[in-house]
Amino acid sequence: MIINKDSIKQYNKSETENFNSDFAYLSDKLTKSGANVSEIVKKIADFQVAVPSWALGAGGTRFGRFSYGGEPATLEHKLEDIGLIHALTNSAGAVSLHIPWDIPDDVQAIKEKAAAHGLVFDAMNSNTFQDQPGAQQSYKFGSLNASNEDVRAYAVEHNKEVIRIGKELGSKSLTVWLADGASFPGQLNFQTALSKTEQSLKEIYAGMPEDWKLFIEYKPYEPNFYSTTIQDWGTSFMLANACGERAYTLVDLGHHLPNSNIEQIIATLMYKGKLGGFHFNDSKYGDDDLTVGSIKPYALFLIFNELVYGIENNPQNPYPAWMIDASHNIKDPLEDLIQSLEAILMAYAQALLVDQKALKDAQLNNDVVRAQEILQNAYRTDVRPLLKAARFQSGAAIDPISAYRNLKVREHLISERGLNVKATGL
Ligand code: LRH
Ligand code: MN
Ligand code: MN
Repeated sequence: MIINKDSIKQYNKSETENFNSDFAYLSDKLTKSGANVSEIVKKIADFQVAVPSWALGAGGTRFGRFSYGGEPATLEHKLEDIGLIHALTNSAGAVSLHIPWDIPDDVQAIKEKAAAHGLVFDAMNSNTFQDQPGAQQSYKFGSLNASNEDVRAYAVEHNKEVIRIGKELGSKSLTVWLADGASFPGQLNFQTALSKTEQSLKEIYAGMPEDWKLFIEYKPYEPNFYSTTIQDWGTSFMLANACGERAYTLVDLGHHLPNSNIEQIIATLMYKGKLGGFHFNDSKYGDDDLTVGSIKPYALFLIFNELVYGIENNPQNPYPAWMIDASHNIKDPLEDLIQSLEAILMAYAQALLVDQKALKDAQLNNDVVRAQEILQNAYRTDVRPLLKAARFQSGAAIDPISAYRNLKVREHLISERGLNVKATGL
């Protein structure tokens, strides 16, 4: 074990003094304004985000990939990496596997490894956007939307195989993201493509165990540049309704056209009980998969404001499955994931601070300025001491990035695994 409870505890001692005074100050201030600080800290500590198995290696762009020393070469290594993040943050207690990038050879051993790190298996991800070596059919012209029935059947069967693997691991959901679409006008018939997709998704849905959920992800463009068959939340929502009760829409923050009002999409989906899954990342231009909160933190807060409202007021919506879907090419991936977790929890904590009753009053009185002030007051609170308290109380690191560097985690990984390993994935 590169780090353990004792080394983290030891490290925390150097942070305790500053943390104690910052927390006492904030806690006092929030309590005076009517907030229940210990309840908020508990909610932060309970919030768990899945890490996808493809985010642990250095990501690439279509122009190249620069590998990072000590990258995980196997699924076991990937679970160890997530275990490290979870030990430092207490917020990454789940893994989301991608098949076939991370097929477990020995299911029992993988289950034991995950359990040893306190990890559960969240949504399984299928892949019908790449042809694998030895594939009997090609997805070059689509998968679940394919006009060729054999391709379609092959893609449906792959999803059923992912469900079988997920069942053995104890997962309870399948995420389907499709690259299916057209790069040129006239390439496909929109209605035929949509109806084939609906048919295929219904077959996959029918192949799921009774206690599983299906998450249908949407994306407006890329890899296809003219049209994507499941392009937006409305298409995903319609398909989820066609499949049945346990099919839901999955929102990925990077999968919107510029300036889309994502928080409103969330509110609409939760109102209808159809927000199933959520992929966090950030972007300036497109599906950039940057560190969460690195570009548009206020938008992230507004999104969390709707999520918190929905969790509290929409019993018709299941508790969403959270996942970080970010990966890029210049940072240490583990440090990057820790930064993403911090941004997620900050936005969550700020949203928990919104005085919902006062906001409702302001809305009823059409007091626009007051409503805006209420949101901005919450957003402008430095909530980091609350996150530190949540981590400290659960035996994680008060400051995870500083602990990661101080305990020389990357150096240990490089000496164990070598400098020139390449992780599977994107
Ligand atoms: C598509 C996407 C989707 C995939 C992942 C690899 O852009 O966000 O969630 O499964 O990338
Ligand atoms: Mn995604
Ligand atoms: Mn994406």
